[in-house]
Amino acid sequence: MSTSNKRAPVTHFHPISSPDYVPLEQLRELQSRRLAHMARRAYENVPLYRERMQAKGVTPDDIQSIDDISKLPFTMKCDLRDTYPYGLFASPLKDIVRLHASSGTTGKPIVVAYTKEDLSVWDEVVARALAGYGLTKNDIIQNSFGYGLFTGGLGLHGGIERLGALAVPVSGGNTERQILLMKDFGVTAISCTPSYFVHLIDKAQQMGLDIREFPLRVGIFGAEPWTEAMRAHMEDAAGIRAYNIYGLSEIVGPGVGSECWTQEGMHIFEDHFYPEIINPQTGETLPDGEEGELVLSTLSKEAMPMLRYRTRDITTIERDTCPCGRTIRRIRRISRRSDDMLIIRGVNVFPSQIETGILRVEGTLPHFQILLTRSGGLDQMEVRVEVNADVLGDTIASIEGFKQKVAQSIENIIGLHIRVTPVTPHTLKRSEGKINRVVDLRNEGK
Ligand code: DLL
Repeated sequence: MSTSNKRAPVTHFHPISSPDYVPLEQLRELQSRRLAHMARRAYENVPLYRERMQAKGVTPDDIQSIDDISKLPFTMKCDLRDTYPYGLFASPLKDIVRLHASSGTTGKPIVVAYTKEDLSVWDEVVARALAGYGLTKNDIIQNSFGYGLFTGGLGLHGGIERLGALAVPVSGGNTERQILLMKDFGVTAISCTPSYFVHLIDKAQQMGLDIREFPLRVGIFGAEPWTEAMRAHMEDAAGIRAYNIYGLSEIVGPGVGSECWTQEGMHIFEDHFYPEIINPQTGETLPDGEEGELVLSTLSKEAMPMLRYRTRDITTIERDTCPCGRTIRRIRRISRRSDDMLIIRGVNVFPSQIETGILRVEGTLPHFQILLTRSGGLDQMEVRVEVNADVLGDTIASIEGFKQKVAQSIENIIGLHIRVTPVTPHTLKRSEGKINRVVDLRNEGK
């Protein structure tokens, strides 16, 4: 099969479920009904929600339509920590059939819960996501997201089975074996973090294999920010179409939103998860089309309702309808979180901007690390990036020229000149799950 055929977008497929295509008035009516029910469930079963609503002078009777959502209080990550482990559950433990947890960077994990019905909704939304990439029951899907407390593995797994496709539940790690299985099983789609997929591509090359010659045609990537430049790299290097899937444990896990064949923004499955954009400083709701913090409310979750959860993810809700025909709205690619911003000499920098700057220069590889140090009271930032052995040449002048090219490309985006150190391929640490590209040594030695 030629690479170009493998990558052709599948624009004609049978939606497995109609909620993606319902007329907007019908969707609003469903959202209104579900929100009223959710607010009552939260108020009657979760002390934190009851107290917050009472403090705002709101009762469940005030929530009649989806527009009333702005009357409800926000929920934040610290609320999950403060009520650890079971304080936000709205169902008795006997009705809860699964827990997941996310460790985060600090302190206690957050715990999330699902009833049987919640798991069924989760399977459904992930299956709708997969159908949106043109996948069907004829596909063989290798799921390389980690299985366990992380929602990625089991979340994708349920959706693959609901679609009726064949699940290969390899989980993360053991990269050489992953490549052999992919080849031997005739895998047609893979799900994992984008950083792990570039590692897989490299490893296959080291093994003398070319993934472009495999039947693999679709990649399902999420759990961490990635860029259009990364998409181009993965699509070219593996001969696939790469799709973005979004989600967070607090709401359900993967499958809150997902791209379609247009690859232009992620449709939010808003019959179950209602999106709003707010100004993160003031909390004011912003109209569609404006950028701000994504706030999500669950509309059907039984075990652990989330009312207006502040995700910290920065995006925009698109105003136009999508050529794919889905009526549910789309959010733009999430390129940053309000809490992964680095402040370097007063300038705000996001790792995704560095990724874009690096990958614009020919010969760079999508493996990089951001090293932060402090010298003489000033923040210093160095970017270490792997490069193709042949691009550097062997003269000092050519290495210097290359460094300057990358530094300039980054400066064009962030407005700051930083040090770039090219390193040989396979030098930087790889990640099997979510990658952390920032090494912050600014407070070392203090
Ligand atoms: O990462 C769930 C997931 C698993 C999503 C597999 C997609 C695929 P958490 O560990 O709770 O859940 O992390 C959620 O990861 O708030 C975003 O900041 C980030 N994130 C998730 N998907 C994307 C994406 C899972 N497609 C946090 N693009 C979220 C950018 C993403 N960031």
